[in-house]
Amino acid sequence: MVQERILPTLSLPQTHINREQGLVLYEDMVLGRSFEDKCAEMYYRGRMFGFVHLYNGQEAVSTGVIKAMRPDDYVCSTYRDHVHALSAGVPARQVMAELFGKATGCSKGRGGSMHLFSAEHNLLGGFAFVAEGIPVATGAAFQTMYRRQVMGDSNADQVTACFFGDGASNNGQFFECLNMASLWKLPILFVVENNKWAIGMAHERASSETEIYQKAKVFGMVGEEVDGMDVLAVRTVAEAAVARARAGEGPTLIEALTYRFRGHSLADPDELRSKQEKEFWLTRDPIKKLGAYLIEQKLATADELKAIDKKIEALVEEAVEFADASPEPDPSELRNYIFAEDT
Ligand SMILES: Cc1ncc(C[n+]2csc(CCOP(=O)(O)OP(=O)(O)O)c2C)c(N)n1
Ligand SMILES: [Mg+2]
Repeated sequence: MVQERILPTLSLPQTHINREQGLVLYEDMVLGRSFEDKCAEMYYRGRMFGFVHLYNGQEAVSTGVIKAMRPDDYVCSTYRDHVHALSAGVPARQVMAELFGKATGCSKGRGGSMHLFSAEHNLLGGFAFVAEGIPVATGAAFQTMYRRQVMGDSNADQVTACFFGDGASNNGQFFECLNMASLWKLPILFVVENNKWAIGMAHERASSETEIYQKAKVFGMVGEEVDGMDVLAVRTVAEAAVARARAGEGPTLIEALTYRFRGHSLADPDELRSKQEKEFWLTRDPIKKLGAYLIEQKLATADELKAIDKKIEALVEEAVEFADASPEPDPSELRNYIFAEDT
């Protein structure tokens, strides 16, 4: 069996960011991490129901890609969707309220953890089925192209980012959608978050070709491999892919090598991954890495970063209070929001 990679085999040009950009990336990753640490606490206190999948460790992927996009671009997620929603601009209080099943949640309490949705933020959804979002995202990219080319809407230049896991990349929908997206040169980024595991199935035991980015080649698509624990590297690759998509040059398959710090879901005792493997990856924490870089490059001081941590902590606390105080969906509205005309 081929040992799965940790670092990319390809190296990228060094990227430069200014202070403002660096702080945006740092704050977004801290928001993702703090929000989810709070989710774990709330879940174990019985405030959330059903499966809750946390993203701890993978933050550089969401932040690096989504912060390289425009707010009117589209984001499509999986069941591991909280942090994608936050990066896409869905307010923390609306995400927390959704997790509490409250009427003020972004899916009006109907979705819960795996079905976050926000038309306002072009968040196309979280999806419970593995790979379910890939055709949805491909459809979103198609509608942008259709509006532009067929309906003559020159403002239709949005790009779609479609996130999914290494396990999902073995699913048929991945291959069908990559084929169509490449054929039609759709404005889309397929972002595989290769965290080495699909629940308890190791990637190298499930994939005949473990280098997922190589699969782009057979569709005539650009494939990129990137260190998913390095937000600057992810951002560099994403910026180039977004520019290509926006220019009508078609899709990119990005494989981000990453790791989840917690179990598959909060119900997973996480007994299959070795202690040694987990400890190794904890040393590659993407937030610590960016924090150290910002200080070393004199783009921020340790105190400024601490102030951001504190501000986010307060914001997450406020989100819990908001969710707590919000009402349950009214039973008289049970049949609302089933059809598009219900808003
Ligand atoms: C179609 C389908 N088959 C099986 C499952 C059960 N399942 C839930 S998550 C998962 C693993 C997916 O792993 P991966 O795509 O690597 O994403 P990750 O959880 O690592 O983010 C499986 C098999 C499912 N939800 N949907
Ligand atoms: Mg995985």
